[in-house]
Amino acid sequence: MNSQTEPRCASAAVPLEIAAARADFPILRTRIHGKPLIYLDNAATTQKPEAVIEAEAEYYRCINANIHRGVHALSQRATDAYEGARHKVRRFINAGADAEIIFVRGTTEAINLVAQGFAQPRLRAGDEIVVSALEHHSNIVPWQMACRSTGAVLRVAPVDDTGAFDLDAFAALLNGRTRLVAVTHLSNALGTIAPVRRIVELAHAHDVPVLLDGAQAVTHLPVDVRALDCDFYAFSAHKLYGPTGIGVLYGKTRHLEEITPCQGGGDMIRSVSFETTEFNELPCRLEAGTPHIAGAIALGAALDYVSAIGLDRIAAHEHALLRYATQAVADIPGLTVVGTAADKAGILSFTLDDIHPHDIGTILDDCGVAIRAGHHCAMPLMSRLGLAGTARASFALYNTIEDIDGLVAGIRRVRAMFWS
Ligand code: 7TS
Repeated sequence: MNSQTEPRCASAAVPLEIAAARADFPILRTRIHGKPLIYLDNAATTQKPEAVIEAEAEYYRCINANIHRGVHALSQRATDAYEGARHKVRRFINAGADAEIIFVRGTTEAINLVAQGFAQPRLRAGDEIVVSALEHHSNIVPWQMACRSTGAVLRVAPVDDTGAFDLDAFAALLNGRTRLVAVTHLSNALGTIAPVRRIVELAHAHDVPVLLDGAQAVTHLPVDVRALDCDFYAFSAHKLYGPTGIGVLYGKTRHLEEITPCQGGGDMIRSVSFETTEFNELPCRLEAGTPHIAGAIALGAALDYVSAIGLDRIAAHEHALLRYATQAVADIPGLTVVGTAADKAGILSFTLDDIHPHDIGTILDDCGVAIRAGHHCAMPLMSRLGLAGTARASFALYNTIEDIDGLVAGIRRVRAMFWS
């Protein structure tokens, strides 16, 4: 495993070779209810290419040892591979240093770490945290918990009826009591891309740090944390063709140094006595206990895989799919696309007359089409839009026009079953 290998970057102008890419994902050969799988639930989790599955297996087969603590060769190899993965993450999101990459279980854990270790110790009664109406519960509840224990207040930047982020209303919420802004880069329920560069500028004008929830964005858009100038960026490997149980908190060094560790234990200490403990340096300081070594290495393999194809090429492909799908569903009677912001990516949410989204999902499943149905862990957003839930198709690099045609045929079948 060579952490120094530069990924082959491909240009967006060269279309993605879908057939070749699909062959990399063994699960796409699965049949569901006797039909070929059409997997359109990528916002929940993406499928994994052979290279990722193999990287994780190879770790256990050939390198398995604990890291940062063994003098023996195998432990050194495991440490090199784990730290090599950290370096790949740094390059992937263009962070300033490897130590700014903290391995966590996923987006949810990353946000909780910032809420408990960074925000909570600083919050006083009457302070404010700003989120947006687009947020996943993972970027609401941790802030609510921090507010509840400190007397701080959660403020919510609204969206318009298309699901677009209201930048003016957001700017009006910032004031001398604002302590932190936490917004999604890309909405998992609607696909809206938030104007994060402007959000960061506006917040920084008030000296307010910004956490971006990149769980969805990182798989659909090239992300450059230094260009965005965000203070924290959180994402999960499993939505980026990597394994579950591993994710990343990026933070600017000076902010990460201010985080009070929420977990104590091995690896995060420099010295321990019964009287006191001196904490380790970053990144180990925030990675207590044996981490998901195999997961981090497999995440590195996922980043190599995605980088070799090129995120701009993936983005162009998914954009073409979204455009095709949006047009294809436009003439289905009773179908309403939910989330029509000008800037959106990768996700098509819809309702079909008053048919319950779970019924849509169940009938589509019978056709071999996997989508998600419900509130998408964004209940406040659903309330804002006056809906109990939607049906959601979400795209990945291996989806095809034929997948969309299968989705549309399935939706027509749902209609026919309900209105025959
Ligand atoms: N933030 C966003 C924007 C998400 O889409 C998700 C997961 C999370 C946070 C939480 O990520 P985790 O890996 O820590 O669980 N979103 C979805 C979804 O849309 N369907 O299933 C999970």
